[in-house]
Amino acid sequence: MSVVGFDVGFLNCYVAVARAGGIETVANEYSDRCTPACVSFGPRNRSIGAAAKSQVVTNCKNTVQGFKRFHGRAFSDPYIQRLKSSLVYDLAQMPSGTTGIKVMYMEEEKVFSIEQVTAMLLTKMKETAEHALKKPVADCVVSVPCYYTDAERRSVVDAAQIAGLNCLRLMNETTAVALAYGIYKQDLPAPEEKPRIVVFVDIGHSGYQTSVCAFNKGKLKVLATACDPELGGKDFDEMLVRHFCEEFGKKYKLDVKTKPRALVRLYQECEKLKKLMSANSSDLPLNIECFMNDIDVSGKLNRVQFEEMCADVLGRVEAPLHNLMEQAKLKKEDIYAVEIVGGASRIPSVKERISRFFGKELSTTLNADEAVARGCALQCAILSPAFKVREFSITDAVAYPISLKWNSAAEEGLSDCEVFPKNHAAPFSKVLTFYRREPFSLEAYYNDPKELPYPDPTIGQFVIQKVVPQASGESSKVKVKVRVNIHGIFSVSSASLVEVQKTEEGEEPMDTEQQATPEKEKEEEGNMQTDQDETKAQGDGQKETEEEEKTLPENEEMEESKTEKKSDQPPQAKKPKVKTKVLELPIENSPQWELAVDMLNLFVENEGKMIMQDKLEKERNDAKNYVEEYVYDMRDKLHGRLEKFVSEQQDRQYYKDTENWLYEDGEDQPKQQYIDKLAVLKKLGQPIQERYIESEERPRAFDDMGKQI
Ligand code: ATP
Ligand code: K
Ligand code: MG
Repeated sequence: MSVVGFDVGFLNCYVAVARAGGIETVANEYSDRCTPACVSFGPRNRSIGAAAKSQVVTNCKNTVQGFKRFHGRAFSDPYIQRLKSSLVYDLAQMPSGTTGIKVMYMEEEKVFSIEQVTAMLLTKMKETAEHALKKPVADCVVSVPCYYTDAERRSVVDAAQIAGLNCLRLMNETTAVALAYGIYKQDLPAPEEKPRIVVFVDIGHSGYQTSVCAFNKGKLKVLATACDPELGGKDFDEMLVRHFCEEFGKKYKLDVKTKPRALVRLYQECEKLKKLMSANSSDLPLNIECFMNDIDVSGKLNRVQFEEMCADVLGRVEAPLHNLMEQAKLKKEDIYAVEIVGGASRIPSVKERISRFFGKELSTTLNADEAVARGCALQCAILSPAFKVREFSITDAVAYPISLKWNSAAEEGLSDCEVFPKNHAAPFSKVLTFYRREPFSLEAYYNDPKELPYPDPTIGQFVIQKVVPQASGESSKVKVKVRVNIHGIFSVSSASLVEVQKTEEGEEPMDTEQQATPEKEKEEEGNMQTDQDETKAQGDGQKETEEEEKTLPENEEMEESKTEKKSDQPPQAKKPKVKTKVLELPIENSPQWELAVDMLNLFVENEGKMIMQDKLEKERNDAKNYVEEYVYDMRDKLHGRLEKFVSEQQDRQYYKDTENWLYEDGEDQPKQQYIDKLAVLKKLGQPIQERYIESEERPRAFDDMGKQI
């Protein structure tokens, strides 16, 4: 059992682990706790994280960053098409219609799905965690923006699986931050008291997320979320880049947009400038040597100018906050604190606007970069039976209202019903009752397309199979359980047919429904009921959900079935003389943009192969480095203290030849070649070294002998 949290950022990723001492953000092989969300493809291997980022300029067409926004999106999505033209690397359509990236890898053109690319990043983060924990890692919690849709979430779950991870929960980034905030607070109001209301703001590189949460001792509930998925640090970079492109165009007659490499460098320098600007209000320089056509460029900017050129971007900071407060029906006085995290929350004018909106100082008690990863690790610890952690229950909120539609049995067209309104508690299950004679299909969709970040509101198609009429010919009662699961993903989780069997008058009624599922179910015509008030931890570490049951009232067939329904209604009604049997029904699930199982398996296999390839390449490189080291070491020594012990001139020549070989044919050889080469070198070197040692020891041996005599 491993307890690990992964913050997969658009730009920056963090890994937090739980150890005996508590939660800890761990460093990668460069002793850096931040791992860039970057993958670079080469002729022999992949580089991931910091090693990839160092190739952004030199291998720009095959170095991929900013891919977090490709999850769960059709290649034909106008958003993707718009982005495509602004990217240095290439995108391509996957056979399923989703988005892939096209690169040269192992000297071949390859298209990788977005799930594969994120899996590569997760592979790296997994290694970082394994290195820190000194054991294999599988169980983990992975962060996603709270505005992610089902398709995006499923895509990330698949990515985790490809990387060999067992994702116990996809956690909304703002909720992870809320957990990191709440779990250590000793002074939260008692459960029966008025909750403490805290707003969380996370402004990263790509997105702006806010949530408002209610805290009581031992629990947190997300009341509402509001976001701008297109407002983050990158938008400020964009403004700076635009500004300097224009300036350099005028000043040096350069068309920067035509040179990807120059553009990438300009982005890097603008990001640096933006960060400096947070701490300085004076003029700051931007210099790039040999920028384009061997021209050095330079410019300068101060904070006032920066804020002026970013006025439009800054103008979008308040809208999500308004939206948030409106949804939660809260006044500014109700807010106990506003906690901000995320790199771009350091921009002074962003902070100012948020602070002005709430009329209070902002709190920065959490680590702005690491809070998401830490929250994920905490959640993983809570879910892990192997780890003791303070009881803390987390109720998240549904981001977009979810509806179901179906062809009504009476053939009078489509019926629909909102099953999860916006901000409904999650995870959560509900049971819907239908009266049917034959298999039927349900379509789940987001019923408020305006709110969605992309054009297609479809969640998926779910076919309830093997439905048959009652023996009497009447419609069967079919109970369908719909669920927003622990990852925030909607599904039709089970369906069952209630078979009514008439018994002899006077015979004792058999025990009623033999449920295949353990959940307690209540039933009240046309009413929604909540069984449990909060999520309860269960033995296996998974959280079971609250549950509601609903009978759909508007269906004609249901109306006519009411009498029959009453007949099996315990316990207030007159004791019915029927017994019922519950049959589990198979469900055919077709969620939108779902990765087919055989594809997923193939990707798992391929990731394994690529990990192996990277490992082999590393070993090959190491073997080459050993030859290089040995040759250089001997070269120096052969001209120094070993010089007079070289008996054969050809030995010396062999070292010289090897040195040249390393730059020519030896530049790129299989690992065994280097191993063999090193063996030969050592064999030649051995007698020389031995003669040297012998000559060093000889006088000493005489000395010793002298003493003995
Ligand atoms: P997302 O949350 O959108 O997935 P992320 O988690 O990768 O993205 P963060 O690491 O939170 O993003 O923030 C990165 C952004 O913050 C970058 O745009 C970076 O330039 C910006 N940033 C970091 N430090 C500062 C600073 N001191 N001043 C201004 N901006 C900063
Ligand atoms: K981050
Ligand atoms: Mg982030």
